[in-house]
Amino acid sequence: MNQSAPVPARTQVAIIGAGPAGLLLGHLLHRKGVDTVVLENRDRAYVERRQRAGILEQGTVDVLRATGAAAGMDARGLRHDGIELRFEGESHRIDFPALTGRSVMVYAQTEVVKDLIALRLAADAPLAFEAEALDISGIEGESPQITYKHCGVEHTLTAEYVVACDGFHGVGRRVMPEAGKRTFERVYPFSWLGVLADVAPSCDELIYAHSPEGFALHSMRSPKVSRLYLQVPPDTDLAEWSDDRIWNSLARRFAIDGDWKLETGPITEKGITPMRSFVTEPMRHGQLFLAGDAAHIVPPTGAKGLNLAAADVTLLAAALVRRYTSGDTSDLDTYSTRALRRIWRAEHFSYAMTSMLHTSPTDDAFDHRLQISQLRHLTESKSAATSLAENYTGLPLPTLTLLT
Ligand code: RFL
Ligand code: PHB
Repeated sequence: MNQSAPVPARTQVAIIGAGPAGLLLGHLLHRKGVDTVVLENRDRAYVERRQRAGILEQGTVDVLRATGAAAGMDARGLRHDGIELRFEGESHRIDFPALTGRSVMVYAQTEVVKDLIALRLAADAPLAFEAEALDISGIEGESPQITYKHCGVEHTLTAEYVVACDGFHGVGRRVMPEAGKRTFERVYPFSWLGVLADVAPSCDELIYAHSPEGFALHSMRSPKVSRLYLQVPPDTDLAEWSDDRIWNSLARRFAIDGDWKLETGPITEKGITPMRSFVTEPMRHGQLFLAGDAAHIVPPTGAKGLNLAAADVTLLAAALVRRYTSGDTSDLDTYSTRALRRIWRAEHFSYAMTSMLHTSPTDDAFDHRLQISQLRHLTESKSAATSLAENYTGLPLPTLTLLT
C-alpha cells in the first residue's frame, strides 16, 4: 500500500514532509483527534530507505513509547549505556547511566520512519507520497492554503495551521517573510564520508575517534550491520575512495595501543554529508510553523538532528492539542521561544563535539593541543564527563500528559 485515505481539500493541521518530524507530528495529533494531512514530495520507498541518523536520545524514546509507536524500537533497537572516545592511541569510556541515569537507543531513522508510516496507513490517516508542496499562501489569515502537485495535477489544501516539516531545502522557510527573520550559520571546512557495511560491529558501543588523519566514527545498525563515517575534505569525489582506501583509513584512525582490530566487510552504500550549523528565528509566522531540519541543522557529531526534530514536534503537538481541546493558544505563542532554547543547546553541543574531534585545514599545533586537552579533561573530570553525557542523552522533554 503506497497511499492512505484520499487527501481531503480541508484539514485542521496540514503537514508538509514525511520525514521523522512530519510523521511524528501527524502521529501525535491523529491520536488526539486532531485532523491532519501529510504531503510528501518523494515516493514511499525513497523515504523509507534514506540513510541518516542512528541514535535516539532518551526523550525521543520516551515519546515513541508513551504514544504507542515503539514496538519496532523495543523489538530491534539496541540500548547503549555509553560511548568510547579515542585519541592518542588511548580509549576512554563515558558511562551515561552512571553519570546521568539516562541512556540512548541505537535505532535507525529509516526504521522510525517505516514504523510511523505503517502506523499512519493502518489508521487510514491521509498521507500522500509524490505530493510536492509548491507554495503556501494566506499564512497571516485564518485559512492558510497549500498549493501542491500530486501525480502531475495541481491541488489546493486549506488548513487552520500549516506545519512545514520539509527539511532544509523545503518551501516552508522560503515563504516566511524576510522582515523579522534572522538566520545564523556556520559551514565547516570538512564533510563526512559515510558507509554502510555488511559486517558485525567491531565494538559494543559507538567510537568517536580523534586522529592525526582526522575524525572517524564507528556506529552500527544491527548486530550484523556496521555504520561508519570518516572526515574528508568538503570537495571530496566518492570515486576516489575505493572500499580498500576507506577501510585502511578507518583502521588507522581507530588504532589504539593494544590489540583492537577493525573488522571489514562488503560496503553496501556510500555517501558524502556536508557539515553545517544553521538556525532560523523565529519558527512561526502567523498560522505557519517550522519544525525539524526546516528550521535548523546541526553537524551530525552530536547525534542531535533527528532528536531535535522529535522534540520540536512534541512541543508543537502538545500546543496544538491544547488549542483544539480548550481554545488556549498560549503554548502556540511560546512554541518558537521554547523550542529555540533546546535547539541552541544542541547547536552548542554539536559545534563543540565537532570542533573537539575534527582536524581543520586551518588548525595549527596550538589548536591540536587544545583539542587533546579537552578530550583528556572529559576523561579525567567527572563534571566534564557528566556534561557530555547530559547533552548526548538529551534534556528531558516537558511533560507528555497532553499527548498520552
Ligand atoms: P527530513 O528528514 O529532511 O524530512 C523532510 C521531508 O520533507 C520532504 N519535502 C517535501 N515534501 C513535500 N513538499 C515539499 N516541497 C517538500 N520539500 C521537502 C522531504 O522529501 C523529506 O521527506 O527532515 P526532518 O523530518 O526534520 O528530520 C530531520 C532528520 O532527518 C535529520 O536531522 C537527521 O537525519 C540528522 N542526523 C542525525 N540526527 C540524530 O538525531 N542522530 C544521528 O545519529 C544523526 N545522524 C544525521 C545523522 C544526518 C545525516 N545526514 C545524511 C545529513 C547522520 C547523517 C549522515
Ligand atoms: C549513526 O549511527 O548514523 C550516527 C551515530 C552517531 C552520530 C552520527 C550518526 O553522532
